Amino acid sequence: MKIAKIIFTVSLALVFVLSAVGCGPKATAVPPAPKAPTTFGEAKCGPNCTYKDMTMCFPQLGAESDWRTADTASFKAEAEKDGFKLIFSDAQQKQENQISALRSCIQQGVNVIALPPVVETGWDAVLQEAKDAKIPVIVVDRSVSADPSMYVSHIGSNMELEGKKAGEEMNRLLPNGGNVLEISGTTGSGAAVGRAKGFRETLNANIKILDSQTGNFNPTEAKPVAEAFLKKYAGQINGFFIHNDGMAQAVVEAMKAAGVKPGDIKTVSVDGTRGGFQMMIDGWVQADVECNPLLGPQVAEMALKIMNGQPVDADVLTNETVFYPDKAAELLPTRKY
Ligand code: GYE
Repeated sequence: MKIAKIIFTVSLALVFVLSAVGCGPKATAVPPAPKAPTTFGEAKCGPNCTYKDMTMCFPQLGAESDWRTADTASFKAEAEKDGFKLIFSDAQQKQENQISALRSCIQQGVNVIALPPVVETGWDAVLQEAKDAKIPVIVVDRSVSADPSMYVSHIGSNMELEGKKAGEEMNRLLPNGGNVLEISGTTGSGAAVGRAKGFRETLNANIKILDSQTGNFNPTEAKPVAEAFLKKYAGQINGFFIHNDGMAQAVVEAMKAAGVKPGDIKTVSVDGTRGGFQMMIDGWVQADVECNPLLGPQVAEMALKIMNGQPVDADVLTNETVFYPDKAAELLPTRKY
């Protein structure tokens, strides 16, 4: 008894001393300061610029998915509606094509650049060129690893949060644990990096990721990956985490061919496209994490503000939900992409 009491008193004193010298448990974490709104030098027409004064450069990264098609359509429709000039190009998922499109836009002296970066790294030089030419850049959709001082703002989804939501759904679908496979998006893209990270951070300890391969956000590339997975891990797969609906459609085709029945392998996808809704109705997908591609209106509004020298937020994240099979049939007719 006495010894226990001594040990208790000594440990209490030790905790006290350690906290006093700063080695004890950390004080409650201070939440990160919200990013301050930024201003960029106004255009010649500022502060009275209208959309008629605006030329926006939009070097789209590709046409790999229904999400991307909807995103492109959103920018084109917005330009048409507001009456601004949109310089559009399709980089076919190649960063070098995006960079040369950017350089051509800089040379033409556009008012603003909306850049959806195919991958996160490798933008510093061209962003510096835009900065030197005093052309504001809004990073849209995916993120860049360049310092935030290199661009005015980012508008898009929180990809890590999407991955976390996918992880929570997988935990719910596999309450007793199991083995899952991941087919990820473009290697090095903000969307794939964020989704993979969030998913891993959230997944229960009893769920094991057996394997993970990229399908480049493209159904044609995802199909052989899914076929190989189903062959190699036959009988061991409890779940699939697929980084977008287009690739999930390829996985469904592969599951059908392998004799898997709807719902046998719990599948979580991302985007919330019509294709995703149909797969939920047909019983193949159990949860679809929303990723909203309709960014045109928000980006146009911000671009005009920048031209007029008004402050804009440094990071604008899209508010998104998760869709489930129970409401899929009811919601499908209302889906815009
Ligand atoms: O999920 C996918 C597309 O970057 C958020 O890219 C976007 C992703 C989207 O190809 O379908």
